[in-house]
Amino acid sequence: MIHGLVATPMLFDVDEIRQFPAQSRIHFIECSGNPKYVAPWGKTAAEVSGLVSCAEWTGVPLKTLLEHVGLDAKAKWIVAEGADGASMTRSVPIEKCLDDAMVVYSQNGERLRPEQGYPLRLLLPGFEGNMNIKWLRRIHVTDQPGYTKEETSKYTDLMADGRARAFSFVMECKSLITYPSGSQCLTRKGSHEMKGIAWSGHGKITHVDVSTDGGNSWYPAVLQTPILSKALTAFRAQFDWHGEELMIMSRAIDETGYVQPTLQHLIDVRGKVSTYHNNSIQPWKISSTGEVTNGRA
Ligand SMILES: Nc1nc2c(c(=O)[nH]1)N[C@H]1C(S)=C(S)[C@@H](COP(=O)(O)O)O[C@H]1N2
Ligand SMILES: [Mo]
Repeated sequence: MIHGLVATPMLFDVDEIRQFPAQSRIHFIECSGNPKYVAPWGKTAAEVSGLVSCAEWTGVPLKTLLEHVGLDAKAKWIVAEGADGASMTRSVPIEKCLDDAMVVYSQNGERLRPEQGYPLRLLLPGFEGNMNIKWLRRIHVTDQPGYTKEETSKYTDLMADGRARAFSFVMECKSLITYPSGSQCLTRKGSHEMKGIAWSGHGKITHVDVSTDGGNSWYPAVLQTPILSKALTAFRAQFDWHGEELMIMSRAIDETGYVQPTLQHLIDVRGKVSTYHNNSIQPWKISSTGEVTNGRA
C-alpha cells in the first residue's frame, strides 16, 4: 500500500523509453553492506570490500520521464518497485530524481544482463546499491516515503542510543588497497607499487594518501585520470619493503573535503551495533616474510 500518490498513472514500454534522448555515464554501484561493520573481517580485498563495481550505464534521465508525465508540485518522493519475487521497493527523494537519476537499459554498451535488471533498472549515482532497483516495473510519485521493508527493517543503522539512522542514501568517500592485500605475498625485497581504488557518492576523489606505518605518517598516492564523479578512481603509490613488518593503509578525500574516517571514528559516532555504511580505512599487514593479512585486530 503506497500512501500519498500524486501522479496520474502512465505506462511506458521499453521501446518507448528508448525513444527519449539517451545519456551514457560511468558510475560505481556499491552495496551499503560493503564491507561489514563488525567482525569477523574478510581475509582478501574481495571478501572485505568486493560488493562494488563500476560501469558505463546508458538510459534516459529520470527527470525527462517525470517531466514528460507532468510533475505535480506536491511530489516529494518516488517509490520505485522491481518485478522480482520480492518486488524490491525503495523511496527516493524528488531532488535526486530531478538531478542525476536515470532509467537505464544498457551497461557497458550491451543491453542489461538478466542478473543486472533487464530490461530496465533505476540508476541512482552515489546512492547505496540497494536503491538501484533492477527489473524496474513501476514508479509511484508521492508526497512521502513508502517506508518499505528495505528502508526500515533493512538498510538502516541502529545507533548506540537505540534509535535507528534511516534514509542514509549516499555512499561516503572510501578507498581500498587491492595490491598488496590479504592472502597475497611480496616475493622480493625492494621497491613495490601499491595499487587501489577510491570512490565517493558525493562526487570526485581529490586525494588519496597512503601510509606504511599504521597511519602515523602519510604520503600522497598518484591518481589515475580520468577522475570521474561517483566513479571508481585508481591510485598508485611506491613503497619499499626490506623484510620488516609494515601496516599499509589508504585514506581518500573527496571534492567536498570529507576525509575517509577510521573505524574507531565511526564507532565513536554510531556505536558498535551498526550494519551498513562502513567506509572506514582498511589496513593490511605485511609480515617479515612478505605474507599479507587483514590488519584489523
Ligand atoms: N529488484 C531488485 N533490485 C535490486 C536488488 C534486488 O534484490 N531486487 N538488490 C539490490 C542490492 S541489495 C544491491 S547491492 C544492488 C546490486 O547491484 P549489482 O548486482 O549490479 O552489483 O542491486 C540492488 N537492486
Ligand atoms: Mo546490497
